[in-house]
Amino acid sequence: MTRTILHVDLDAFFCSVEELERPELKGCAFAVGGKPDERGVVSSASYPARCFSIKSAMPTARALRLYPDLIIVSPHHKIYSKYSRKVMALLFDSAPLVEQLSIDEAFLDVSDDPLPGKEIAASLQKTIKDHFGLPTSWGVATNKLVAKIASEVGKPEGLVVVPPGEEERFLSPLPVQMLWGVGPKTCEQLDKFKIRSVGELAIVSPERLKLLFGERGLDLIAKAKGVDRSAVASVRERRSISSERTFAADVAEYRVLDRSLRRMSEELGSRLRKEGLAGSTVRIKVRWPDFSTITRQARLQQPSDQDGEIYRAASKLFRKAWHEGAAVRLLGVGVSNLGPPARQLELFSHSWEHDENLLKAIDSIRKRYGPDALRRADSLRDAKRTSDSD
Ligand code: TTP
Ligand code: MG
Ligand code: MG
Repeated sequence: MTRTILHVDLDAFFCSVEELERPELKGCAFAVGGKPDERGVVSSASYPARCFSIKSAMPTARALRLYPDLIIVSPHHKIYSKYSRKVMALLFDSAPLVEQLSIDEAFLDVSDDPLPGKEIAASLQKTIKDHFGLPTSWGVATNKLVAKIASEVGKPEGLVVVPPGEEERFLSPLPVQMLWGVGPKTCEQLDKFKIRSVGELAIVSPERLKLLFGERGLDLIAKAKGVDRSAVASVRERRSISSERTFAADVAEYRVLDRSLRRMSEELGSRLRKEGLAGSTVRIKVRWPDFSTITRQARLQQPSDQDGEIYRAASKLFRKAWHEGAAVRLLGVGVSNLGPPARQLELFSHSWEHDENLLKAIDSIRKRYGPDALRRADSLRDAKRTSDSD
């Protein structure tokens, strides 16, 4: 059965909330992020700021060099969470299957709804704007992979529909790094073989890609052809992943405890990368021999899926919570606030906005698959129906 999957992502989420709180920011080039003199990074850049190539995960100091008049706003995480919960609550009430992917995005499976996906998306886009004042972009497709890319291509305030059967054609002109799971390393390897667009990847011989990437090579080709069978898993809370270990005998030796933290961080990093996710909060859990348990958490400057970054944060938290000689019964590391990895996003989100060829490709896609094109698609379908009945 053909599925109808919607993907929604709020446009410049932290910035859009700041604009609601401080309307004088509307239309300004500004960024929500850490202070430049404290090695802060940009969390979210307003669309006017993006004209100066300013984007998420970029050091604030560098953003200011690109545009010295850039306004830097300190983040207000509690308020962003409040808005996120409101929007997500609306989404959960609007579809039978909703998977929240990060603070500002979700998949909705509306296959059973008699209304066309485009209409459901347009109506939710309007409701979110009218009720909460927040702009969103929507992608409508037969699977999660294509729906997510469709919403990205239409940003901001886009609504891009990829009709069934059009998946491969839609993806073809886009850069390979827009595919989920194609990070900088894979991208570099593909580049050596002059494979830069999704279309170029889709036509590589499976044998050749298998030689390069093993079984994953075949998965890459399937993705390039727009094939993705993964289900929308109903997840309400922002997910977290964790790993913990109860020692056979209580351990008081720092070297052993630290090694355990490192192993768990490696395990988490690899699970995150496998799922194409990254977390921006690292948490540790320590249970003492008397079963009393403490947890400590820290926010990373940007979402990470890297073993080393997770380990460094966990190790720092542990050193603060532990004192020399204290015995530990159980040790755990967790990562939460999951979303797409910032590193990939740096490539993924908008770096292509300044590449003229890609801009042209995206414009042509918008023309073909955006709301106007849709009308064309509908009329085509009507025309087909007429000829069928002839
Ligand atoms: P995104 O949806 O990736 O970005 P965005 O909403 O700011 O912009 P757009 O979707 O229009 O491209 O991330 C959602 C929020 O998550 C973002 O507003 C701030 C936060 N975030 C970080 O704190 N650090 C990061 O590196 C990224 C990518 C996002
Ligand atoms: Mg967003
Ligand atoms: Mg997002």
